[in-house]
Amino acid sequence: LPIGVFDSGVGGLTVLRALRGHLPDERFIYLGDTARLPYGTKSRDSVLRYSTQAAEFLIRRGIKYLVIACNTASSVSVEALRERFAPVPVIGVIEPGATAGCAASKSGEIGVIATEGTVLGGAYQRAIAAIRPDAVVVAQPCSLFVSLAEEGWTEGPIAEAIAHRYLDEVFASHPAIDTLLLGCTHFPLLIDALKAVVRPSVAIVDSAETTAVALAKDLVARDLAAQRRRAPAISLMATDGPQRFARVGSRFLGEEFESQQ
Ligand code: DGN
Repeated sequence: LPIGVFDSGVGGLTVLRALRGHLPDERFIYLGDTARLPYGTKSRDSVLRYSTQAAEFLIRRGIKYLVIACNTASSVSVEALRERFAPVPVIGVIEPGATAGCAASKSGEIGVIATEGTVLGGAYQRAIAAIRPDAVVVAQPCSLFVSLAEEGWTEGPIAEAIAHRYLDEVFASHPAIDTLLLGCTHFPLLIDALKAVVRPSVAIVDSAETTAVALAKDLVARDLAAQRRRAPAISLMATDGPQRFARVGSRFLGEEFESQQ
């Protein structure tokens, strides 16, 4: 069976890219809930309902593992989906991201940038506190980064000006921050603008990579890892606007693709 992956739209394709990199023998089925994006500014109840429906869709098609490739959805629905869809195992991106952020920080002061929903829900703050209770977490919503990434305006003066506007105050008020955790699937695309704005000594950590490593380990632990690849390796679907999903999404996945729906 394939691994099921869902996100509010194209953002989770950065996670799928990392998953494929680490798990080349696995098959994947990806659902982007483009009809209802963005999740980042919706209420917890709505995000939980959308996540449950997306998970149900994938589970009905038959999957061996569910990846919540969206920070906003992970921040509200990992436990609920685990309970509801057991025995299908479920992984989100928050815990692996928090683990990587804690490992990267020497000073214990960690900046987290995410959507408003993720920041206000406090899931990263809680996950980091559980691993490293002495950590100081400064969480900053950066909602405009989502639009910049989808527009393709990921570097240059516009992206940098917006990054300055969001981050200058964070780093001025907390100069000991040595790690910046990208708590949103879209933000890895803005890495150049972020590097231009933060001190070079600040480690920029992306939760997609650590999620892929954690998933690879757990597949082996549960004896679910694929023995060899069977084509087609990935199938991508969206709940609305398949052309836009494929056009915008190709930048996130790192290659051209066609949406199946
Ligand atoms: N995929 C969402 C996240 O990681 O928080 C970002 C997109 C959105 O729904 N705003």
